[in-house]
Amino acid sequence: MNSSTACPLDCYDACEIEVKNDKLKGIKRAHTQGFLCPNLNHYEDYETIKYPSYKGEEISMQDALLKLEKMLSFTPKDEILHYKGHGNFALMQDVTSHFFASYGATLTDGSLCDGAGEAGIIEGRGSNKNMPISEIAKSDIVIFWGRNPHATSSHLLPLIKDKKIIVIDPVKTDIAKIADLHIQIKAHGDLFLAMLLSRFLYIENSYDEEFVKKYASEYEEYYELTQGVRIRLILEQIDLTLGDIGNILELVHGKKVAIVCGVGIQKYSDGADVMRSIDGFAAMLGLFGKEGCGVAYLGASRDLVNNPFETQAKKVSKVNTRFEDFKTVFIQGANPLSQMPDSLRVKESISKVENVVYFGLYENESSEAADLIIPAKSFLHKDDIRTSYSHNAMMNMHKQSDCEFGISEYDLSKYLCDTFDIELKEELYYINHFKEFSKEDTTGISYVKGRENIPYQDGFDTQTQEFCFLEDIDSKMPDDSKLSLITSKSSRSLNSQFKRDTKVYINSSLGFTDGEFIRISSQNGSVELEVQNNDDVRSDSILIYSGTKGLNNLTSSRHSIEGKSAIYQEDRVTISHV
Ligand SMILES: Nc1nc2c(c(=O)[nH]1)N[C@H]1C(S)=C(S)[C@@H](COP(=O)(O)OP(=O)(O)OC[C@H]3O[C@@H](n4cnc5c(=O)[nH]c(N)nc54)[C@H](O)[C@@H]3O)O[C@H]1N2
Ligand SMILES: Nc1nc2c(c(=O)[nH]1)N[C@H]1C(S)=C(S)[C@@H](COP(=O)(O)OP(=O)(O)OC[C@H]3O[C@@H](n4cnc5c(=O)[nH]c(N)nc54)[C@H](O)[C@@H]3O)O[C@H]1N2
Ligand code: SF4
Ligand SMILES: [Mo]
Repeated sequence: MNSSTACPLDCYDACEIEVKNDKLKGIKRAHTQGFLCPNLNHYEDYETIKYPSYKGEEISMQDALLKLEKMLSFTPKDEILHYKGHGNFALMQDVTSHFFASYGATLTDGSLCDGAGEAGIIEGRGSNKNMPISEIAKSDIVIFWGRNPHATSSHLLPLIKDKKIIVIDPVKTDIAKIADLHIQIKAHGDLFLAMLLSRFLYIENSYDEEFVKKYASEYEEYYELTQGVRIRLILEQIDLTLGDIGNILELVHGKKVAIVCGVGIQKYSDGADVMRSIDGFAAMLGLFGKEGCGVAYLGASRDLVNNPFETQAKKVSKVNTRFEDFKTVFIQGANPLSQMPDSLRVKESISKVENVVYFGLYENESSEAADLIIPAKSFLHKDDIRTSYSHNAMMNMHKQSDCEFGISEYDLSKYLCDTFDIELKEELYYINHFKEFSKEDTTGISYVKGRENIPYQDGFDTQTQEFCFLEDIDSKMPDDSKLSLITSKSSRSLNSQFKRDTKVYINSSLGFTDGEFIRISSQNGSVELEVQNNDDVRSDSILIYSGTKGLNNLTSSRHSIEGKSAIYQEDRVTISHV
């Protein structure tokens, strides 16, 4: 057996792993640099589901598959929903979609993650081509804008050790604590900050004239739009000063700048515009198409890799799914009862479904709500292959050992395809298909063929090949009577997998005591959580990590204006003693 594989998780780094004496180790090359994160260092400590069960009774895998077959046969095809998350990010995971789509079931679209930001990027640039980690390593200055690398992209840290660092984040994160400049902006103030930065670049004549004339020639119209932002008023509203703007501009002047954005900036209804305003600032600085410069976000991990499982199917949004419209719901690699917005609605909606099937690794809110539980095999016990949304490698994920428990996505799909007379080729056929889209370099690492490390060297992918700046804005800062909800990722969990956080983090000036339980309420619902005072959080916001039980009682299932994305930080909250 080949001892190498890759971490399957939905994470920027997509590390390469070597299994030695049953221990998982990071491979000492390229992006992985020989170390893993707490989630993978403790991967095998987390108990997985071993046996299938039906209505709480343990059954054999054979019986579970028969039950599933029956549920599907007795459900009108348009009342079957396949709801898939990204608990495992590898490419073979989609094989089930091939079965469900071919069978006539409904699939999902929309995004719980990066959709709004991606929409903004595509509007500006015509495509979402990312700045990979290897280029960030070549920059002089890194701006972490709504990204928390110590938790979510720790493999970037060794690469930026000697660089100047700017952090734009309402929370004083670990990277903010060691940055040269931390702009502790009020949550949701980023669009205005980015527009003011662009405006001052213009006023001070320090934009990249050669670049904008060639590739962003509407920059004067954009400058006019930025003039609509009332400087004093907005600076007060986003709690910054002219000095902050000057400090940022001084640091980036004439330098190779990497703007490393995360999903934190775009969990709002206007998330697309926020991202586009940051891209606009990058365009004014002429950061595209040059070595060590650019904007990094969540790239399109499957770009230039053909999906052999793509089949036409009806789709409903995974943000506000009406589960009650379906008789059989098959949940795979997801914990929608915790991670979808508006959990109270989701719970009610799923409770009306006759057959809920959960196909996953761990017990959680969604397995609790399921009639039929089918354990999956973990990445250590199946073959797969993966790409990443922050670098261009394609990595084989060799099976490391056999395991008597669970079933792989391929084997489950094979069973269903055989049963319902749908064609499915051998597993190896598909893995080889994916491999065809990669090319090995001299060091033995495979990369996705045709993916550029420095995209946009000959202009953008818009019709005019020029960058399209924002043309109007409809954003305003919310009033101050309530608190902003900041909900970011914890370093000990991967959303609701592994060690889930349990607390609410608030500024001590709000006057609550460590250990006391408080009620947090929004227009969607409420949750009671234990207080942990933490002055890294602004006094006009609270922080609750993704994966915390009950957190999404607070969030709404409306979509972002563009990008069909969830907007976890749109609704504001109040807190009270219980
Ligand atoms: N350990 C760990 N790693 C993970 C995950 C995990 O759960 N745990 N999840 C994975 C997934 S699914 C994703 S999508 C990525 C996401 O990873 P990141 O892109 O890093 O996203 P978040 O942690 O949601 O938010 C990042 C930062 O945005 C800040 N922020 C919040 N609101 C605002 C705002 O209005 N303006 C600005 N400027 N900043 C703001 C937060 O304070 C936080 O520090 O991480 C992946 N990696
Ligand atoms: N409030 C709030 N809500 C959020 C977020 C936030 O920041 N704040 N983040 C959002 C984001 S960015 C995302 S991406 C979503 C993530 O939401 P989900 O995709 O629901 O992610 P997880 O909570 O990680 O649950 C993944 C599940 O996959 C299962 N799994 C793991 N490996 C395998 C496998 O190999 N096969 C199968 N069949 N199953 C497997 C595990 O049992 C686990 O329960 O959450 C979103 N929800
Ligand atoms: S979760 Fe991310 S950082 Fe951790 S091992 Fe996996 S890919 Fe690497
Ligand atoms: Mo995500």
